[in-house]
Amino acid sequence: MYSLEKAFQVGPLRLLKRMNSKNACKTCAVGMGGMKGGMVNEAGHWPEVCKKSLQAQVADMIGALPADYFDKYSLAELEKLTPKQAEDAGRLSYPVVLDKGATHFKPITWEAALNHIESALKSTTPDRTAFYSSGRSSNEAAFLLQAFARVYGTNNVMNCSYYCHQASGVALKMAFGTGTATVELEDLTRCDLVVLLGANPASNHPRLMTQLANLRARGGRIIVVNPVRESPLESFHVPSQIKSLFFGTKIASTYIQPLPGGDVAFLVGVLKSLIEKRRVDNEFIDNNAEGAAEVLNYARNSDWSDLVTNSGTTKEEMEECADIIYDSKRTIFAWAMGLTHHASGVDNVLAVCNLAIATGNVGKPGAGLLPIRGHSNVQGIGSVGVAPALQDSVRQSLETIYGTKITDAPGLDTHAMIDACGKGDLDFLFALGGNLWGSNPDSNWAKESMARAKTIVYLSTKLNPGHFHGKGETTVILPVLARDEEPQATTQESMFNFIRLSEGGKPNIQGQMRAEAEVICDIANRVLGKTPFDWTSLRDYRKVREIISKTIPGWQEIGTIDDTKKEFTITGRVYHTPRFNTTSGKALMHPTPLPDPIKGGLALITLRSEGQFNTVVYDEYDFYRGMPHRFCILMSEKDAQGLNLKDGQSVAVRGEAGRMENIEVVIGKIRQGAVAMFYPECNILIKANIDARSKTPAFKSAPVWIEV
Ligand SMILES: Nc1nc2c(c(=O)[nH]1)N[C@H]1C(S)=C(S)[C@@H](COP(=O)(O)OP(=O)(O)OC[C@H]3O[C@@H](n4cnc5c(=O)[nH]c(N)nc54)[C@H](O)[C@@H]3O)O[C@H]1N2
Ligand SMILES: Nc1nc2c(c(=O)[nH]1)N[C@H]1C(S)=C(S)[C@@H](COP(=O)(O)OP(=O)(O)OC[C@H]3O[C@@H](n4cnc5c(=O)[nH]c(N)nc54)[C@H](O)[C@@H]3O)O[C@H]1N2
Ligand SMILES: [Mo]
Repeated sequence: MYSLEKAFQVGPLRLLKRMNSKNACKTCAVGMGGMKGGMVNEAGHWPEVCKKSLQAQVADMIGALPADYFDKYSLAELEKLTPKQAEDAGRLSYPVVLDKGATHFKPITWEAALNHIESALKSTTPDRTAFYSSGRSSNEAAFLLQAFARVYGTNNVMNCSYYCHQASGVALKMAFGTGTATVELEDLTRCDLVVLLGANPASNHPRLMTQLANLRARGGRIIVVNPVRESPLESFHVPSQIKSLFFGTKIASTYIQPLPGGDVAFLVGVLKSLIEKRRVDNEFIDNNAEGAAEVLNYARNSDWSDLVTNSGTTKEEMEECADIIYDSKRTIFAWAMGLTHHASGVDNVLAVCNLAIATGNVGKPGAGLLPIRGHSNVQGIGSVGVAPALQDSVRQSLETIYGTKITDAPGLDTHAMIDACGKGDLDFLFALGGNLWGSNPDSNWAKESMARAKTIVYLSTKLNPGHFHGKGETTVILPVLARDEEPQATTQESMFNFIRLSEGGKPNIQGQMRAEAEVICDIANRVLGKTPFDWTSLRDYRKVREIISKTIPGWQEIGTIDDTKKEFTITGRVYHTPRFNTTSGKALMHPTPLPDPIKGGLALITLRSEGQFNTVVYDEYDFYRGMPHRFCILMSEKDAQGLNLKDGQSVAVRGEAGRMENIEVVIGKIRQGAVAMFYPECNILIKANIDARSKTPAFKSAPVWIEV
């Protein structure tokens, strides 16, 4: 609905032109658009239609925030805005500041805003500052941000992946020495089985659905592992295929509904079944893997009854999946937040890697590991160094280029950074996009913690509640251009390790918005001066790309992309032969102990509705799950009966961190023991239960209790 209404508001022709422009899609990381135009995928297929990119596009094209907006609404009123009201308020087109103790934000000039930032950075020490990036910005802006932060003197540099796919990066690095997908888009056309765990691509990666539908059309199979029976994963209407559009295409051939957090046990069970039937690929393991004995012994010695209880699935289901994987010649294992958002997130992904290795399904065409990434450029932002730790080679190159030593103090992860704010250890926080407050567990804790920072600076395209709840003593919001409005070309990296070029364009609205990279250059120039390095020279993105090509492994081709216009796959990432990036060149298997189940209550899964992009809400209802608004709890018939609840009844939900009243019970297709609510609103309920290795909170297995 949102898309249609707004499409008419901005004008269908204008919108179509934008959709076809040569810019990488702004929504998820499947990676559409770029130099072949907005509706073409990496393999050159057209048309790839997606309601989500339409939504993101129209959202940037609606009018500017009125000039008197912040006079009209006090901070107290702004704090009451829902995510949708904040989003619908309009594009940010002028810088604003909330001074210490003020009741209203007020417009300021860019000069005054930059002066403020300069003096904030000069009046503190680098260890008391932190730099966060969401995943929408360009590689160029992200590279500049981390380079500036390091030269200024801090490794407190992080991106939203700590709340997203960090567990995938950590586990894939442990197993294969590289933190990203081992497959490219073409591989999805070569596989005969996809095991899709903890992901809802129908809403979040719609263009992946075409690949899944095509797989079924050529006789392949799909195992879906998800506590929720997501109806479009049973049957989906592919918009670009006429027959499918009207009659639907079957997606899952097998649907398994484990308990939230039950995936390790389920995957160990599948491995155990393969071992018992002598179906492990011993030849592959002997030649290409290390650590197998311990992992296989662990599965062999696990009790079926423990695996059944811990996973919430049956022995027959685990055996059936083992049989299907054994029958397949080329399997791709794909997953998203259903695996990473747990205190056992890294183990979840390691268990997937173990299964892929044990069945020889990695290191050959058409088979491998595919973390389904979030934001359109979240992978690129990590690749170009927006993470606390830098590879040694990158550090050395940066030291040479910028003529300075880079600190080796360990940087903070995202959660640790909010914690540091709360302890009074941070004075300055810089956010390149995103909604840092809204992304955090325990919203009240996040708000109180952030309030202790002296200065918080946001570079944003639109307003969101994070600007009002995630405020420091002083808060500055700077309006920026979206990638298809930038005067210069920028680049993005897809989840298939493919670099796209976005040619930019004209601003959708009139205003004082600036390019993100330009703002960062200006700040660096003011704080660090022109010697030994002239930061203003990097206002020319070609120069930034030249530096990236010399510093970031596998990115050489970006140095000539302005002339060649050739988009490319980063070298050394995709594995079509079983030689990995580990010291021995072999894949490494790691034992995955069964996680402790949650103590008491129902297991809350917090998820995205069909009509939202992360903390940005476009439509209040969820069409697919039958949830009429944001304040619903999805529950199984059995749990509702056990608690004496009826569909439509209003209840209170209590979590470890907070309580929400007036929540409507929706009885639906979720397994017993699990309930689901929408993020970010329900973050008020969740205490941060962090995975020790990925530092990611358990957003998908938080205990809650229903109170009538
Ligand atoms: N339209 C749209 N697109 C998006 C986004 C968006 O908000 N809107 N967000 C982007 C971002 S940043 C990301 S990270 C991705 C998110 O993409 P997803 O990971 O698909 O999003 P979630 O809604 O978090 O849902 C994860 C799925 O995991 C299942 N699940 C929950 N717990 C478990 C579990 O313990 N085990 C298993 N096996 N499954 C479980 C849930 O039922 C749900 O179907 O999408 C990206 N694309
Ligand atoms: N309970 C719970 N919490 C979660 C999750 C969950 O599933 N459950 N998911 C987690 C995940 S996977 C993620 S990735 C995080 C999301 O974390 P973030 O990336 O921090 O949040 P977003 O909601 O994507 O940020 C949206 C805002 O980004 C700004 N923006 C949009 N486009 C641009 C641009 O081009 N440039 C700039 N500078 N700004 C832009 C707009 O102001 C918009 O309001 O949340 C995490 N938190
Ligand atoms: Mo994400």
